[in-house]
Amino acid sequence: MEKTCPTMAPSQIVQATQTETLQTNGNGILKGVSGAADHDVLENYEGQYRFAPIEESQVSRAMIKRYFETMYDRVVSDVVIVGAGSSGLTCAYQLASMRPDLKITIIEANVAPGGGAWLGGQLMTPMVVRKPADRFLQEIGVPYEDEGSYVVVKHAALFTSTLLSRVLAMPNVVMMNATAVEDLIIHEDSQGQQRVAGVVTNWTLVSLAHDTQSCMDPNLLMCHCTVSATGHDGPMGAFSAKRLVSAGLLKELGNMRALDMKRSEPAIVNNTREVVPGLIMTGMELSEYYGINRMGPTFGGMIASGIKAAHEALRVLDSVKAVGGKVVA
Ligand code: AHZ
Repeated sequence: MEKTCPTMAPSQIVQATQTETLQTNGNGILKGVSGAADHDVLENYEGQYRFAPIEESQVSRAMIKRYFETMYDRVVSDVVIVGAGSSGLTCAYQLASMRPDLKITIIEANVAPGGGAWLGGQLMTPMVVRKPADRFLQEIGVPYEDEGSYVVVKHAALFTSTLLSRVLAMPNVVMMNATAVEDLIIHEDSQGQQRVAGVVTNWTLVSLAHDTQSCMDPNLLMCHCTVSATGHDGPMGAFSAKRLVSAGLLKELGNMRALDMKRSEPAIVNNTREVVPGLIMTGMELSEYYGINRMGPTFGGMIASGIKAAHEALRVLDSVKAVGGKVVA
């Protein structure tokens, strides 16, 4: 027996590709309605499912064209956010909401964006957020249980997946994951000050294999403002804080101090700022830069720091004159 999918009502039109629509013919058969691409498809789960035709070459070209056009375009971005954990993603959401005209490019080293925000603490699922950062949960539409001075999201992944989908749906935001920032671009500005002018990138698998192969030079991305959100020290963490030390722009790392939730969260938020010209730091990376306590599994500080970083980015952008990705005054 042929059973058509209940979502395929005869009158329903479904999106087939970006340029063509398909319409059911009454028997659940979807007929192409855009000329040359005319073909039968069938959503049938009784052994008759039929896909629209495709060539392997079309799949490759569909990806390559978009990926490299995006890369070409984002060689000059307004803002680059390094790291797509809770602080970096919050910053991206806030900034893109306030300024839909900005080209915001997120570079994330991992294949899976989200950093440490897929679970709460000790690999448990609930996520704790102290007030008033719960307002951001309301803003992006994440439900929670109100416990008075704090709220609990039933699964950290609900927060992260919602935030990620909201960020990626924004037309002015691009994310390149599986891509690591290997270095910072530092120029001297018109006043003779050292200024972070962009980032040096490579596919993470290449970055991890520099010891085994020679000549795997990186790629470059210019921007008017970089937001570093690479988390505390770890295999890839605190990237910019460490690089600022080796570049001579920071005397030494402050090193993350022991856990103290009450001190840590406000200290992270209140120290979120442009730490050197052109580079804003947010989230737990600040604990390594300034020597701030960690807070453990409570995420209000990351959210509020990300929001503050977005406002800082606007302040930086408003204070510089840039031409073709280069700050000239
Ligand atoms: O993969 C990293 C992660 O997704 C990414 N990242 C790090 N170095 C990078 C590089 N290039 C590109 N060189 C890089 N990406 O940055 C992201 C950092 O996310 P995170 O969740 O680790 O940091 P966060 O500061 O946004 O959130 C911290 C969450 C913590 S840690 C903590 C504690 O230990 O006490 N408490 C909280 C709430």
